[in-house]
Amino acid sequence: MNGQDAVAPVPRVAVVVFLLKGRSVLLGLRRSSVGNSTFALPGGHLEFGESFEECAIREVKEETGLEITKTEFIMVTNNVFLDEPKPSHYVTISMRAELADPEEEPKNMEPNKCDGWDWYEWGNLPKPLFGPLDKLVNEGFNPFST
Ligand code: IPR
Ligand code: MG
Repeated sequence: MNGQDAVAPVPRVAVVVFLLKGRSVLLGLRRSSVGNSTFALPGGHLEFGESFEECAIREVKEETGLEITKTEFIMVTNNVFLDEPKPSHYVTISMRAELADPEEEPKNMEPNKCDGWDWYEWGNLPKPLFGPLDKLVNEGFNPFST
């Protein structure tokens, strides 16, 4: 192994969550070296030994303070970000979930990573959306009907 191999970037696994409330989803404005200033789903890196569901529950709790229920797998996508300040590659697991308590509101638990969370109607999403989410929307994906 040479020095280059030691620092070679590798694909990582991420889990994102379509948290559904009525006809809305929860989005936050990212503060990150990937997708900065774009509206994205809660979620993040899969930790060693975690199930997709465990990761979804943990990430939503860490980022928004919300408890989720009915967490289920939707799909997997391959997301390559070569032109970002920090080039990266994620195999992204999309999950769908609902609020355990429908009255509970999100809190911005990681203000260094997000400007704040809010609910957005699926037919009236904010711009700009995070690239992978924007692609899904343009392809006609609908988290309410999959
Ligand atoms: P963390 O783990 O910091 O929540 O990661 P993230 O929100 O930057 O998500 C990483 C995967 C994205 C870029 C698809
Ligand atoms: Mg995150």
